Amino acid sequence: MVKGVLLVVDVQNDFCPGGRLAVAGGDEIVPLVNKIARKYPHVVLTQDWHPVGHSSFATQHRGHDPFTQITMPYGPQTLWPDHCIIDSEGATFHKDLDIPHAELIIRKGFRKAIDSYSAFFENDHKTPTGLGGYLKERGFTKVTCVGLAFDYCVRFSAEDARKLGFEVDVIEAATRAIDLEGSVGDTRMSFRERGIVLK
Ligand code: VGL
Ligand code: ZN
Repeated sequence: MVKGVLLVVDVQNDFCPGGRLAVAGGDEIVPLVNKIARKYPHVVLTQDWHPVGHSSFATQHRGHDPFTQITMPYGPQTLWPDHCIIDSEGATFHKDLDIPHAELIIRKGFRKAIDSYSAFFENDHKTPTGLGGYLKERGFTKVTCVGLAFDYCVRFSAEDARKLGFEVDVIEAATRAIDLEGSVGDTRMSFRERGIVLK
């Protein structure tokens, strides 16, 4: 028996137009995400949640611009504008996101020295957030992903869910992409290789 959970990734003000790391059309997915969520008895939300001065912020690396890459002790890291600061308006969910029956909100990226795109593992691909254990302990076998951004947090969450043995699909119409240096094409190819179903 398949037991599914909907994972709604980072539908937060800073990823919507007017936000500090705005994803084009990020706000447009909200009505569809709400509609999809009504069909899922079980929903988990993620919330990007960074302390002031987080190491993924370009402002912490003199001479480095946002949207460029550096090497951190745990591997490559794209630098971003300051965003989703703990307890800020930008870190708040979009005001029209309406999923009162969501059962868990998992926050990620709260350790200053390491970023976390994925809802399951931080960017060292080793430090667990606990979500994998939570979903397995509750008997879920399938994870459906929607949210922001398709080619970063949705991508890494979907890939990690698959690595953990869940059946995984991504509803592309309920996502929007940042689209840096071929990241959308890379994401599609990776999903195909890993058996992650794009719907
Ligand atoms: C995200 C970049 C930095 C995302 C979060 O939600 O895709 N992207 N932090
Ligand atoms: Zn972030």
